[in-house]
Amino acid sequence: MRILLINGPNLNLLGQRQPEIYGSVTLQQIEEKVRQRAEELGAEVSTFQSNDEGEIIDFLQEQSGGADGALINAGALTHYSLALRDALEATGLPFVEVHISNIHAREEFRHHSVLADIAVGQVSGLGWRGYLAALESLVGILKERSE
Ligand code: CA2
Repeated sequence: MRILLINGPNLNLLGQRQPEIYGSVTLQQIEEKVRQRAEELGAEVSTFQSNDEGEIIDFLQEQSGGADGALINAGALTHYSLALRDALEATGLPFVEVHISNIHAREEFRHHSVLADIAVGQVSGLGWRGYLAALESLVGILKERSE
């Protein structure tokens, strides 16, 4: 089972700025934690981060064929990118939307996600642990579906 782990704009700054909102764990550390847990669950992870919407869409188009599902923290693209929504929908991949902070407890413009209604589910506000919660749920759901 292969899972894509995608992080959008500015998430490369994790652990370096605004630790009061996003914590002090770096993206590289999160990717490693997800990779390790995935291995325990019998899954393989392909990671990708970009500050560029088009690059994320290209990655989805190129990689979705060989994948079973995705975890995505689209950053601010979550709130407005219909292009990313269309790209995710076109892959047909089951995906979980992840946010480190609780987007529902922040500014009004962060409350709406244009991805949420086509996602399997959303994890928001659990910090870096949200990626692991999302991974465990997604792998469990995919295993159930293949039984
Ligand atoms: O809480 C999340 O994970 C977000 O997806 C993060 C996005 C934000 O636009 C969403 O509303 C919620 C922002 C990512 C910025 O990441 C930074 C990390 C460290 C320092 C500065 C920015």
